Amino acid sequence: MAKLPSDTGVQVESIVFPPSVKPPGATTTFFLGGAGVRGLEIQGNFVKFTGIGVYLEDNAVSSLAAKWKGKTAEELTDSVEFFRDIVTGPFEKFAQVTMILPLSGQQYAEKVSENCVAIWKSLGIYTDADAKTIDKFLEIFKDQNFPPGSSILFTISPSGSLTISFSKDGSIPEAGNVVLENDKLGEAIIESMIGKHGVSPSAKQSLASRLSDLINQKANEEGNVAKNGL
Ligand code: HCC
Repeated sequence: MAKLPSDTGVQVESIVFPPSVKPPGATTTFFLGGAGVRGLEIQGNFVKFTGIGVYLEDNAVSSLAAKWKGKTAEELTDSVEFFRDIVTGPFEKFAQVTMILPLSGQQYAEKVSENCVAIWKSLGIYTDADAKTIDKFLEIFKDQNFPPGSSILFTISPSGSLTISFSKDGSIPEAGNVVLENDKLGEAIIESMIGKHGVSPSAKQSLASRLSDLINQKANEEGNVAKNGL
């Protein structure tokens, strides 16, 4: 049988995102939905800053299949709604951001905060409570430093807790460093990476391609069960 994307990792520059991981603060392993680079155009050059891997709880596949089976990778890549469904779906998400270039905690957290606030404003849902959450978020990163190869990890539960962890060498720690109970921030962070104006178009492409394979493989298996009782 053909190898499923769930059995293969993704390499982004020198960073290897394995096919599955057990995120801090989670009890099961998640599969690699997709991964890609986050860069910025600086004086006409595309400068690669980080590699972003997005992992999903296993039940994400059946949850997404209901609406998206039969779609091609291209159709999914171009669908704002598909990524919205990943971001808001009733399954846990885990994002690993690994440095290609060094970043200070402040540099990273300010960029992410800016994007999250812009998302909330565009949705018309930015509140004083969110501004306080952002202050907490900035505070958590204030004294951190991220040399190349180190990672920032976000475990996002659909019930609204966000677990933030740090890793010096790209390995995944057992426990998280901080847990924030805010049902909007985790979602906004994932949205900022792979949503409508997501910072990593290549991660979006990778997700669309791997998930379309998984979803359509899943749809076929269920068809076989119905047909053959397999
Ligand atoms: C975001 C925004 C940025 C990143 C992310 C999610 C990111 C940051 C890169 O993962 C970066 C690059 C240059 C800087 C500061 C940050 O990966 O000066 O919503």
